[in-house]
Amino acid sequence: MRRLAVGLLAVALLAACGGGGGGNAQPAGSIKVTMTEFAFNPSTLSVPSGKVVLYLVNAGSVAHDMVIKDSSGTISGRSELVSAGDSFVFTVSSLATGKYTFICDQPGHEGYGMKGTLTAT
Ligand SMILES: [Cu+2]
Repeated sequence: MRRLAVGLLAVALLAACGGGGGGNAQPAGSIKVTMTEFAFNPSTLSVPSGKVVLYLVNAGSVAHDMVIKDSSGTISGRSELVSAGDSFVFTVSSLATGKYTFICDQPGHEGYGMKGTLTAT
């Protein structure tokens, strides 16, 4: 008989769960936003101005992120890239009153519909 040495490859596919990622519980007072291909749900957010905490849940099968831009296109906040099945607590420390747009910055995703609007009052 021939013995086959089976090499077990522990593929550390994404050690990129950095910064306490991987199954974060939803912080009190945060707003949950679910990301899928290719949408944010909800896609319309209304928040008090100031410190804003979004709880991003990637329920899709590819990585997503969130970038918030003000009316002039200036980036107000950018989340980490959230792996499929993972979650991320996205804190924007100081959001002025106004209207914003948010998108997923992964190639093509905005065009597929991963965008929304945010109003800070
Ligand atoms: Cu995306």
